[in-house]
Amino acid sequence: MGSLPLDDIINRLLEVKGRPGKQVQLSESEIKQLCLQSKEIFLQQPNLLELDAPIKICGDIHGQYSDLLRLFEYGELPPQSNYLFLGDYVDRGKQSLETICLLLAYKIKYPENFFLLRGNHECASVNRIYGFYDECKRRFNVRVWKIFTDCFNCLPVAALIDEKILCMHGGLSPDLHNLDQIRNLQRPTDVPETGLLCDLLWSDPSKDVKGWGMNDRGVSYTFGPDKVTEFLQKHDLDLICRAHQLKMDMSFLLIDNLSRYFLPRTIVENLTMLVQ
Ligand SMILES: [Mn+2]
Repeated sequence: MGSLPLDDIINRLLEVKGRPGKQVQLSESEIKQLCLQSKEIFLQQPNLLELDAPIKICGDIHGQYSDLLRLFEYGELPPQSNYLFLGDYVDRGKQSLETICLLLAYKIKYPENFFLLRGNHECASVNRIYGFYDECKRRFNVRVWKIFTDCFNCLPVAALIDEKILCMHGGLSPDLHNLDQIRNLQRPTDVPETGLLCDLLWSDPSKDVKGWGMNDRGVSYTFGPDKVTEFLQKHDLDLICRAHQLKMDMSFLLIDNLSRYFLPRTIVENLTMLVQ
């Protein structure tokens, strides 16, 4: 992969394990290469990834780099375990840069074992406001933030595991009738304010809603258990796996396994979900 010292970058990023808050300052050209090379891989792979279990599925990291390192300790470093991350790598936490750089470095090093989906924070209009832009500007410059934006615009948006478990950051969409619609979403793209791509990244399930409801976020919809059941049956799926909402006191691993709420058709074995 060109002249990128990938192992060296990964080693430097892993070196601060056990030292929360310790920064790893990569060079601007290293970051640029991480973004360019990972972007190429994202675009070569489908927008609806087709993956096999066992795979560890991880929710929002949100710049909490020491939590990401702890997660790899629990779950083993790639490629000992295969990983699928469900988005929202940046914003809120203090170390979005280390977080996203390590994830992109692993994507480049193990493209067939390590997968990253897009979250609603992998979007310029969102991470301009919630911390990532400021971190890029403080530690580098606005140019670096724009390089990440170009990379984020190429991230895939959903994954299908063993043809039975559909994973995305947000949830279902009233516009989603056929999984080919996800496969056919064009990239690179910004996240629009309405429509299928927006909903996949923004919607939320609600136990109290029947059909589609308003979303308090002011974006997208909420969907009820009836919509989940209908969708799973229609597409012969077992489970929808998503992130996007803080659950209980799981401080960094946010996995909302809808089966807990919405009666799965079968329990899927051989899938390791990391929960704290
Ligand atoms: Mn989110």
